[in-house]
Amino acid sequence: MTTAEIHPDVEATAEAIASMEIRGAATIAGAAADALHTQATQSTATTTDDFRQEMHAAAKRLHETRPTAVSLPNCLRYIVGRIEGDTVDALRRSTITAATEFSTQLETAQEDLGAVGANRLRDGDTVMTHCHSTDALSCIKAAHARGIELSAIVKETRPRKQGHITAAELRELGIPVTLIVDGAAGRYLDETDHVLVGADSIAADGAVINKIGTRSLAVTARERDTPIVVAAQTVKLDPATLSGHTVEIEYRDESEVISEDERAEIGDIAVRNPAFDVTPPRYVDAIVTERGQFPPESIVTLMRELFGEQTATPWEGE
Ligand code: RI2
Repeated sequence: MTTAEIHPDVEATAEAIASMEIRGAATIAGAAADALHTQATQSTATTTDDFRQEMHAAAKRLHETRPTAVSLPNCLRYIVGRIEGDTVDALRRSTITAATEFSTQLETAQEDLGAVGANRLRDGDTVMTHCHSTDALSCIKAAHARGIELSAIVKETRPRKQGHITAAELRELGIPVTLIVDGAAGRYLDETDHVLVGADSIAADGAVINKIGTRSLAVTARERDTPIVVAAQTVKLDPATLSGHTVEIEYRDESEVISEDERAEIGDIAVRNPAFDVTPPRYVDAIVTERGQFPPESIVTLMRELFGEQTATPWEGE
């Protein structure tokens, strides 16, 4: 491998994240950690400068794939920030240790968060979901493992229909599932005890950035007094928002919304496809993390404790 060469497996991971073959904020972070682990293990760099440059190039490539889920830069920052030593071997070892630590924490956090979220669920409850969130499902799985009987109303989640993944996973557990189109959520909130969603990023004011459609679901749920719970590991907390930065919302290809033929038939129209929206904290009842449950307004305290104002991107500028 020559200077700053990105390992083919890292490139493949980056492509899979960009195309959403690998998706979901936690899963993306886990894949990025594995990719940096591979880059470090396979590196043939002979100088410490070359090794660092390779790691930075790999991190940069992974970072540029999707802009919204903060778990990705949080993962890269965690690992790249722990690369230390005076020899290539020492640098390699520290990278591998950091990547392994990060992956272990990710798994443990999801399990711990599930145990907290499950405490909110009671026998006979119906949960409404949006999109597919492994953090949200962890709460349902933990409750299910305790013998709590639940049923689920699963929103399809246009345009990519990720609700189907949620429906399949819940079915696998034996939980009765009713699939609905997104527009039917209001109608079925009357039969819902909890709205349970994940998050891609959480801002310092407690605003939740999640799959498009979350905001309208939360607003309608609030109007019906149905609690809305966000399941999000602390790796979803965005430290950049502490210093006034806003979360970039990803816009995806228009072809996810309408085919070229359909569009040609309609005529000259604009199509917009934002992948995420922002739910203000006033519509969220609780954010469930591996550190416990927080009202959205107090999440800033946890964010400061865990991240400080840390927003460095050491992989940039090379
Ligand atoms: P977990 C997903 O985004 C959804 O918005 C989901 O709620 C969120 O990531 C969190 O997922 P996308 O990658 O980390 O499907 O809880 O666009 O799995």
